[in-house]
Amino acid sequence: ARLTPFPQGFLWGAASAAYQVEGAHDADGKGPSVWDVFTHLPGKTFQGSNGDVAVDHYHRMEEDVALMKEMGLTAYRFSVSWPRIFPTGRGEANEAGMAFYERLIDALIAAGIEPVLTLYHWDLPQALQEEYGGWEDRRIIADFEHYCVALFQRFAGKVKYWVSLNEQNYNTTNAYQLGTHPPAVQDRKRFFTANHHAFLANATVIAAFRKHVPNGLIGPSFAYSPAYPASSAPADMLAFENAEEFTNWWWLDTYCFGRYPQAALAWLQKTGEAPDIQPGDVAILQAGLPDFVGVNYYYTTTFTDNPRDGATMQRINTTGQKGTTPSSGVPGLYRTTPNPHLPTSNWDWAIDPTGLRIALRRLASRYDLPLMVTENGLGEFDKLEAGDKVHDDYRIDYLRAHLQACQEAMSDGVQLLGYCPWSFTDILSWLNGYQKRYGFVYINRDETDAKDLRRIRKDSFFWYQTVIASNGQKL
Ligand code: GCO
Repeated sequence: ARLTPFPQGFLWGAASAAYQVEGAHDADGKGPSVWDVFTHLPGKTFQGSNGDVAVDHYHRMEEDVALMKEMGLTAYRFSVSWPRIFPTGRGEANEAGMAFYERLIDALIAAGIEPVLTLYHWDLPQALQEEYGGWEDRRIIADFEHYCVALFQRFAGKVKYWVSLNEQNYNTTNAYQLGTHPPAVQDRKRFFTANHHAFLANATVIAAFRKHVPNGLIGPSFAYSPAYPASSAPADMLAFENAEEFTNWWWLDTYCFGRYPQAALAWLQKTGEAPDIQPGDVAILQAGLPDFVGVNYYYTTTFTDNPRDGATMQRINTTGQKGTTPSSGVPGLYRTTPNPHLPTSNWDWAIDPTGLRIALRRLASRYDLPLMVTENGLGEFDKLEAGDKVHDDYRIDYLRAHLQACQEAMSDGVQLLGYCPWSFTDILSWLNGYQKRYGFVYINRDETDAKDLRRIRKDSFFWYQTVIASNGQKL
């Protein structure tokens, strides 16, 4: 089949998030985030790993940008830490925090790299969690807007691409259903309430963005795991429809259409779990529709029928042992089941490049918006070998196949702005410590010992360099 070549100006990126790379957890006036507190509670993360030092990007930013330039990146997606800017969540901006991001943005621009700025990648100021329960209170909307507008005003002239909320779906599912992210709650009513406020906050800042950054583009990044039916049996097909609506359209329709999907809302109104939608809320949602959708794609999920007394949400696999992830679901709606056609990574994540093509096509058809792959990658145990070599051919295979899927989706008519694989350097995997590595650049550290934090180019670094230099012709 003849594939459309990657267009000129396609954004060849890589991604990161503040808490996972910066370290410097209390430097220059930064306040604590909910993650600074949570990772220090006993038993919450693999071997008690935390982001106090992370990969010390805060102090090694220039070195990291030099590596990005050497690799040839044309875009870099990073997030701003809210409590670096507003240590207690609101009030006067902390100039030292702003100055760090300004230096980063200036360094990227000087290196010919387009900054892609994520406003919220889960590190809520702890002060707001304590004061009123964070996302569970409507006051979060005004505080989030205040924080975002400060960044819009400061960086409007320098940053064109903005991501509003990162993986609201994954983060709130962990935070309010599985209990594995802060505030570690397991309560579906509270889950839908926190999400409702996050939707309102998202739309509110997009409306503000139009005034402050008229030439910019903004959208949320969604953890999109396309649903597959386990079989063509009608009961499985219905479970698949339910799963797509409850695990994907619930967020995406609300972002892109400014309203909740009908069948899911009707169900939740019956169970009493639906959020409290106040008069005016729908108008707020509809006044803040995105310019593009950021797609974080790792795997597809296969669904089957789930009888009323069946499986509920289960803890995710943080052991790194294959075959240990339990099935999860909502009784009466759906439950997950392994897909016998797909291999899995060491974290039990199905490897499915065709799923990315399907993901991009489903979203482009449903929402008629440009898309950006804001994350995609393979977390694995990498091995540092003699002479500072990391032979991560499995990562190259993964990324190559997924880039081909992007190209196929573009040939199918999808407008794709760019591809930002996860991650540039190795990062702190929120719950899995430093053993689960995603980067093009290896960081010499382990769970508890920061060692020398040396940067080492993996084989995938050189592969991606060639891909970018050929504008995707040499995959
Ligand atoms: C992990 C996860 C994360 C996410 C990212 C989501 O291992 O902790 O894969 O790194 O992918 O933060 O936006």
